[in-house]
This record gives sequence, structure tokens and C-alpha cells, in this order.
Amino acid sequence: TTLTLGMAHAQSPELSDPPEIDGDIVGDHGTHTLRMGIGLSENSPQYISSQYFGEILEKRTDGRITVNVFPNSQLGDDVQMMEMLQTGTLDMTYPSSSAATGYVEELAVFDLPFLLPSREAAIEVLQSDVALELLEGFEGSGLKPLAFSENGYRQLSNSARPIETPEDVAGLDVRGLSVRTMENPVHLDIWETLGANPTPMAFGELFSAMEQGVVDGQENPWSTILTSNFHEVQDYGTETRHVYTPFIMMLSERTWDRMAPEYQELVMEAARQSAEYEMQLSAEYDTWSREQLEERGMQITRLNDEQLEAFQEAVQPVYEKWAPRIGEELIQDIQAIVDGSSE
Ligand code: KDG
Repeated sequence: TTLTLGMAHAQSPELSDPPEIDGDIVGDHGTHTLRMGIGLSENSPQYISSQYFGEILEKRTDGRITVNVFPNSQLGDDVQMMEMLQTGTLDMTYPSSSAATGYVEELAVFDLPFLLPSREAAIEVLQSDVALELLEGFEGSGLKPLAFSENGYRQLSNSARPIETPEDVAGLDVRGLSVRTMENPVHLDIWETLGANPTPMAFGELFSAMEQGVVDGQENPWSTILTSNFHEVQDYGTETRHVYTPFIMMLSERTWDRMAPEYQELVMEAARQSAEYEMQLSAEYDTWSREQLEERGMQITRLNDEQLEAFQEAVQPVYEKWAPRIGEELIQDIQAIVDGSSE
């Protein structure tokens, strides 16, 4: 299929079809039209899987529950949309876990650099009791978390210069790279520790900030860089894979409380199925997006082991600073799962 990526057309990767929607039609407990706001574009795995979520609900309720997905941060940024869920002016949103640390501070564990060495380990962790217990931290916030899925491995892009080492980030004879980060204290710390000038900013403002040179660069997965057309304003990429960010699919508790138990059960099941599908799409998009970016002229640096170790070493102080606040035990629990998954 050909997807229109902003101005550029691109063949999407060979995407897996979503699983068949089977299961009985649930009983008639009234109708709900769920409004869902997300930050990424219509071409993103986040959007495609959110549409599938809506299809499951529509089919299994014979059209009594429908979902309208609003992409491209058009209803607000992650923090604003979570606040809209709390007041009941929006039914669903799908933020990065990094944007939700104001509600559950321990979610910042996922912002620790180089914590999750592989997608397999990341999926194990996200499906573990340790991760699910983190979601219990939303209790009483007005936000009902439904499922984790994959935003993915974050990569650095910029418009100033090729970046191969932490020294390139700091800029010994030129100023440090100005890098947009999510509004998250650990991410700010990572880039400060690397000698950059970090600027926290909502995702929806990022393209124009790069276009106007307000920031030199940003960091997001390749599929986000491609499907948000960042390559139009970014010449250089570096495959740092410095953080693996989860998404959290969430529902307003006010909406949840208005639903019959049978609908609630179906929403949880549909969220789990669509999150699983999103993780599959995100994996299928990852390498393909990097190749597409190179085809569109982005000069991408693939770090060798020595260069990667230099970045891992340079950000070690971030662990020392944040581990006590996030919780040493939680970090050890996650690392135990990571070590177990590599056996
Ligand atoms: O819907 C998710 C986006 O709004 C955002 O969280 C994506 O990783 C992201 C970023 O850099 O803000």
C-alpha cells in the first residue's frame, strides 16, 4: 500500500494484517462514541493500531461503541490530553510513559538510558507484573491505564553536524547541540550530562521549532522521525537507541465508570489486542524507517561497539542521580527480567 507521508509518498513496510476480530457480540448496554487523541500521524503504528482498537469495539458491540481517533496532537499534547481525560472532556489518549511521570514517578525507570538492551527484553518487561504494578499507580488520578505498547528505541537527529561521540554532542570548538526533549526530568538530565543544551517541548511544537532553527535536534524512534517528516528539517541521524519508551493507552475514569462491566471487559481485551498489534507494527516499521530516511537524504551514523560504549559510559551519572528517587529495587527487578530474557 502507498501511504502519503506529508509531502513525500512512501511505500509502507510490508505490514502484518491485524488479527481477525472474532468473539461474540456483547449485550446491548447503550452506545458510546469514544474520542481519542494521539500525538503521532496517520501513518504511525500508534494511529493504525488505535483504528484497529475501534474496529474491534465496533464489531463486538454491533456498532454501539465507536472510536474517533484524532492524530497529530490536534487535540493537545500528551500532558494536556491526560488532563482532558481527568476532567472528562476527552475519553482516551496514548502518551509516552515519559509524559506521565507526573502521575506515577516510578515510570521514569523507562527513561533511564540503555536500561532495555533489546526489543525482546523490553516486551518481557512490559508484560511483567513489575510493569503492571506501575500502572496501579494511576489509581485515583482519573486516568485508567489499559495497556503498554511500544513507542520504541529513541534515536538522535539534528541539523547541525554528524554526531559520532559524546564530544560531538557537547561541541568542543562549537556550541553544544540544542536538543528538544520530552517534558521529563530524566531526559533533560541525559542531554545535559552529554553536554547538550536540552529544551523540553511538546511534541506538536517540534517540527516548526526545528524548521525555524529554535533547536538543532530531537530524539525519537526512526518511525516517528519518518512519519512526522522530520527528515525534511533534519540532515543527520545517529543510531543511539539511548532509551526504549513505552506508550500507555489510557481511558478517562469518568468514561470507564459510565460503562457496563461487560463493556469494560471488552475495552480491556480490545486494548490488549491492539497494543500487541501496535508492538508488531512498531517492530516492522523500525529498520525500514531508517532505510527510508537514508533514501530521503538523511546521513545516519551507525555507532560501532566502542562508540556506543562511550555514550553508555558518559550517561552513567544519570543512574547515580536518579536510581535512589526511582527506586533501586524497581531497577533491580527490571534488570533481573532483562538478564532472564537474555538466557
Ligand atoms: O502520542 C505520543 C506523542 O505525543 C509523544 O509522546 C511522542 O515520543 C514522543 C515525544 O517525543 O514526545
